[in-house]
Amino acid sequence: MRQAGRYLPEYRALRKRAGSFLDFCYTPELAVEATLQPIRRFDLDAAIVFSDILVIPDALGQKVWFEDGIGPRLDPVSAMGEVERLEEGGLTERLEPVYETLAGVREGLPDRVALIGFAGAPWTIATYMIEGRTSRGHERIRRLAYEAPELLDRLTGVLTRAVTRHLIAQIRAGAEAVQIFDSWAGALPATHRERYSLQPIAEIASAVREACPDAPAIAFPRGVGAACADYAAIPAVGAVSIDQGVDPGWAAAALQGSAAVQGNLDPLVLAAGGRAMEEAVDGILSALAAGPFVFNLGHGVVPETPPEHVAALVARVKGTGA
Ligand code: 1CP
Repeated sequence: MRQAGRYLPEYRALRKRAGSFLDFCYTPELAVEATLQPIRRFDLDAAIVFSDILVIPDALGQKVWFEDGIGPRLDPVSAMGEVERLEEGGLTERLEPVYETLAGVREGLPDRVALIGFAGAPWTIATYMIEGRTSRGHERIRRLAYEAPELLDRLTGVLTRAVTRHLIAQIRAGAEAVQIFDSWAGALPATHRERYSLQPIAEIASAVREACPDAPAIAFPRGVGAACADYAAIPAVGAVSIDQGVDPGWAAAALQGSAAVQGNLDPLVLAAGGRAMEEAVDGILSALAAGPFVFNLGHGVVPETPPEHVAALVARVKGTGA
């Protein structure tokens, strides 16, 4: 999950030095520093490269910007002609600063800390490209799936190829595992989950495995409930990251036979801290730690989280705390 960010004062200071958020992502010196900040503070086992899922639409030629206090904005794609104009050629050349960042992070990272690369899943990237911003209801893209499936299929194809190339390039630059964030998988009607989420992720994971057999692919289908078992069953998916809506005891029985499980502390119990957090951590560990398991949050760290709570969490998980 996102572990860099506004809850860290040193991140807020670094953010001020970068111009726009995308400039921040594309300046390796700053992005390396943002990646390493949580690692310096906390005894974490892995770093996730500082970048964003929206570098792909940007590199495909769509206009993308970030507004303070609002979040991402894009000139929405609404017609087939706009999908046809996306520039697939030269994608990894335009994303070269991300690969430079990975190489720089690997150099600055202790050997025992793993480095994770990532991309959005095609469906989640498509929601931003079609809606033009973070959406709650995802009305435009859901309507499009019924009215113009050929447009959404075409866009999904473009994104599947782009994500595959971006993940393989990240592994070649130093990532040891890659996470595919389908943060809005839960917005898909169940009838369309196979076509727009499972199938593209399966295609990406198998191409990544073929090119880089040693780098596991982690799928994060947020908000799909028990359907996360369908993601664990994808042969080339090595781990499934679960959100806090999934019961850890159920996950141990239903998922750990086919994939490692990553998750799933509620980011809000981390913000709350104290006894409630300790109990939540212990519950997750007792349900999942006997099988293949990576302790993680169910979603990213929220900005109001006191950094001391993260330190207390790591100590609790590692058994080095009180
Ligand atoms: O350690 C890290 O923070 C790693 C870098 C990272 C990752 C993995 C960032 C930096 N973004 C992401 C992934 C990402 N970006 C996702 C998938 C994971 C998730 O669901 O959180 C999504 C949906 C985005 C899109 C995005 N980027 C949003 C919108 C979120 C939403 O709910 O719609 C926003 C606000 C951003 C900006 C962003 N990206 C990253 C950070 C640290 C931030 C916050 C910027 C800031 O406050 O300065």
